[in-house]
Amino acid sequence: KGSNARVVSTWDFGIAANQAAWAILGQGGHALDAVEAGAQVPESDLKNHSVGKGGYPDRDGHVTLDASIMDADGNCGAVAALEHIEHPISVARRVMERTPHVLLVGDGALQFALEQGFSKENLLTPEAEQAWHEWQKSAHYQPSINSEVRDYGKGAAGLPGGASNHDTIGMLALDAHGKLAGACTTSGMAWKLHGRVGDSPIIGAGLYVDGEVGGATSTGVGEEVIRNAGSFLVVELMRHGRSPQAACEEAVMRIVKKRPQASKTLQVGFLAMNRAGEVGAYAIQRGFSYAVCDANKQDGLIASPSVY
Ligand code: SD4
Repeated sequence: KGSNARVVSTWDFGIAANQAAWAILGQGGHALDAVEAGAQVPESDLKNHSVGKGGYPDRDGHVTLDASIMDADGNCGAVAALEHIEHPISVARRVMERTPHVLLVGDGALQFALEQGFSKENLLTPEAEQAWHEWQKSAHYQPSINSEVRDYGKGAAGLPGGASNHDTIGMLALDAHGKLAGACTTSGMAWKLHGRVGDSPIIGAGLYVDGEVGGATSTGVGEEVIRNAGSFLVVELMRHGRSPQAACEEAVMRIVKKRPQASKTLQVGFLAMNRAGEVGAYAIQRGFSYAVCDANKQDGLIASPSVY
């Protein structure tokens, strides 16, 4: 049971998320249930300042969340700029399963979530509000590389209290039935313009799964990923014979080639897994990591290779 199953996810907080996913996969459960359960872990983590509750707000003080979910059969659902709901990944799943649509945004997404029985909460923690007030003193918007790494408190990243200004979990799971699924959830870039939507809820950008081929997800500056239909590109490259590793490398190089100057100071990372369970990752900058969990090892963290 669960012997061929595997789950991978972005960054070090992926370890805890993978364990929640593995509780399902290891019992022979479904990939879709596993990625939803996994993604909920950082969504509820108050120390994680850019996924779900505890996430840093936009420029105007609103915590706005983006999430998407997709299965091996092309079913998908997403929410963007959703406020006040702790688990946007679960709302995304409801969009997929209970509506004829793929993506709901803003007030409409909130209205749908409330109709579905999700409760309305204040997601802006006192800590995040304090960081926002600090930021307002300079009101300088500059995403910093690898702010996802849990370095807050050390004064890193040029943000108040060393706060990270973006982090996202992207997760891909292969279950014992050979089915793939993926999930991606984030509060996006801290201090973004109100209404800004990143790559994470855009199917084909922040997440893509094709049951015949594999899946891919991304992290970093979403605008660059959207511009290149990043996760779709990775999956297409795998379809045409690339390994997950080679596909991630080519997708990253596409971004670097188009914007060589900007790429020197921005981070984008891709993580991919094919239907055989082979995994690859590549990033523009050093510092991207991903967590792998299977029957052999439950808490592996791997440093991704990178351009710089
Ligand atoms: C975004 N891609 O909203 C997300 C942010 C992110 O690691 O991944 N941070 O653009």
